[in-house]
Amino acid sequence: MLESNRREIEVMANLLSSNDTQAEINRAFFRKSQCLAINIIGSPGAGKTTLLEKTLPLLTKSLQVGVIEGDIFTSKDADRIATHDIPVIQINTGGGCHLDSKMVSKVLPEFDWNAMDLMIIENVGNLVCPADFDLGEAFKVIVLSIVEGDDKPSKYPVIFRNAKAVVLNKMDLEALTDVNMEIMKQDILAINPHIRIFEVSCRNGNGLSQWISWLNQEVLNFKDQNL
Ligand SMILES: Nc1nc2c(ncn2[C@@H]2O[C@H](COP(=O)(O)OP(=O)(O)O)[C@@H](O)[C@H]2O)c(=O)[nH]1
Ligand SMILES: [Mg+2]
Repeated sequence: MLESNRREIEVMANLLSSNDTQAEINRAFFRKSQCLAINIIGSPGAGKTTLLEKTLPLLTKSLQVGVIEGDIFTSKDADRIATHDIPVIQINTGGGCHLDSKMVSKVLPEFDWNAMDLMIIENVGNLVCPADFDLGEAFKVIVLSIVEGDDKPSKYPVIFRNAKAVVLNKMDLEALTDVNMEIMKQDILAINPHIRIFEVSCRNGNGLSQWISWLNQEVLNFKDQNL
């Protein structure tokens, strides 16, 4: 192996190990705060922020929710969430293609943790890099727009292997595309047989109630397990 390649691999391994150490500290903090933290991952435009906008008004009837918005440069997504009267903090990575556990730990003091039930972290739009960076979340959720094609799960298996649920969004556009939903779902389950699959349209609202009741139940389960 070339010396330069070996050094690159070592640097990456050190980076991931220092990320994992901070992620465990974050995880312990979320546990102590009795707050379920989830990491939402998907390509740019998959509908991550729209899913939050549709989910938050229904969730917050019973739960206190906070949002951390990851973005490369702007605060556009955080501005959208703030209109729902939800505490939201923006992290700009300044070019970085994923959030890491240190970035998340730095903004945690900005929230009131007394009654926080759910912290939703929207990662930077990317289906590859965020898969490797644990933020201390309880689990990852993928948002995949079906318009992106049924080959995407098999092309990006790592993230599907590491996630607890996948929201297949933009179902209202199914008839306008050549996507084969059976192939897409079979491929996802071949990578991860335990993953929960939700087929939704954030545009017409179909399928959202199943996703929201599942998420509500996950918050309750988390609290029960961390009493
Ligand atoms: N047709 C359709 N468009 C959607 C749906 N969900 C989101 N969009 C649109 O997709 C675009 C990107 O959404 P956004 O939530 O900003 O994606 P993000 O980059 O993953 O956060 C916006 O124009 C949304 O209005 C959906 O279910 N159906
Ligand atoms: Mg977004």
